[in-house]
Amino acid sequence: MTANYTERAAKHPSPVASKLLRLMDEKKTNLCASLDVLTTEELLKLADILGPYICLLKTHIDILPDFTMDGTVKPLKELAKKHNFMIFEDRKFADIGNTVKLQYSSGVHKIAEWADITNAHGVTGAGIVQGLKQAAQESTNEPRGLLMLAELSSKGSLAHGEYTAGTVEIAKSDKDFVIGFIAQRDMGGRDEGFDWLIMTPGVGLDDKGDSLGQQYRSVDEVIQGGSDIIIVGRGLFGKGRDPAVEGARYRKAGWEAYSRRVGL
Ligand code: 5BU
Repeated sequence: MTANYTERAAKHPSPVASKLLRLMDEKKTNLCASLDVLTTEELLKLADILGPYICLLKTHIDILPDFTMDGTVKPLKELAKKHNFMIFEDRKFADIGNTVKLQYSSGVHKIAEWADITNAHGVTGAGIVQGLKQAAQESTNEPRGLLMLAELSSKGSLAHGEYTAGTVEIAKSDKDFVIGFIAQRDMGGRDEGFDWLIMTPGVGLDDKGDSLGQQYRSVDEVIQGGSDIIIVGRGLFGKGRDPAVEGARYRKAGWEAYSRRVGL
C-alpha cells in the first residue's frame, strides 16, 4: 500500500474512513491508544494526556464499573473534539444479526450512539454486518464504521488460514460500512476496489508479550507488513511508564515507519 492517507481519504467510500485518514495526515499520527483502565477518571485523564498524539482511542467500555452516558461518554466525546481523535469500541461482536443489532444499540452502553468504529468476528456469517449496520442507522445520523476481526495477536489464535479468508469474504458484503480489519498484516482487496484500513494490536517497543498469551511486535514490523494504524495499550501507560513520553515515542515511530513505506 503506497498511496498516502490523504489520497486514500479522498477516494474512500466510507465517511468514517475518510475522516480518520484525513485527521491522521493532519496530526501526523497513526497511533491508536488502547485504554483498558478501571475507572472513568483514569480513562479521561489518559485520553487528555494522550489526545495530542493519537488518531484513535480504543475502549473496552464494559470494563468500567462506574460507566454512565453522562459521566463517561459525554466527557470522552468532548475530549475527542478537543484533541481531534475518533473513538473505537473494541466490542468484538460475535452473534447472529438480530442479537448484535440489539447489543450494539441497546443495554447500558448504547455503543452505536457514540463509537465511530466498532468490530465484529466473522464466525457467525455475513448477517452480523447487516445487523450492526441496521443498528447504526437506527441509532444515529452520524456515520459509523465496522472492522472485521481477521487475525488476532494472541498466542494460539484460531483466526488464520481459511477462517481469515472467510472473514475477508464477509467484509466484501458491505463496502460502505465495513472499513477494514483488525489484522496483523495487509489483507489485499485493492484489485477488487477495496481500500481497507488495517489496524493492528499486539504492538510493543519494550516487551515481547505478557503472561496471558499476548504477543508484541515492533512498530516497524507491523507497519512494513501493511498495517495502517498501530494499537498500543500498556506500552503507553503500563506500570512505570509516562504516557506523554510514550505517546510521543510511539507516534514518532509509527509515523516514521509509515513515511518510509509510502516514500514521504
Ligand atoms: P496491550 O496493553 O497493548 O496488550 O492491549 C492490547 C489491546 O488490544 C487490548 O485492548 C486487547 O483487547 C486488544 N486486542 C489485542 O490485544 N489483540 C487482538 O488480536 C485483538 C484485540 Br482483536
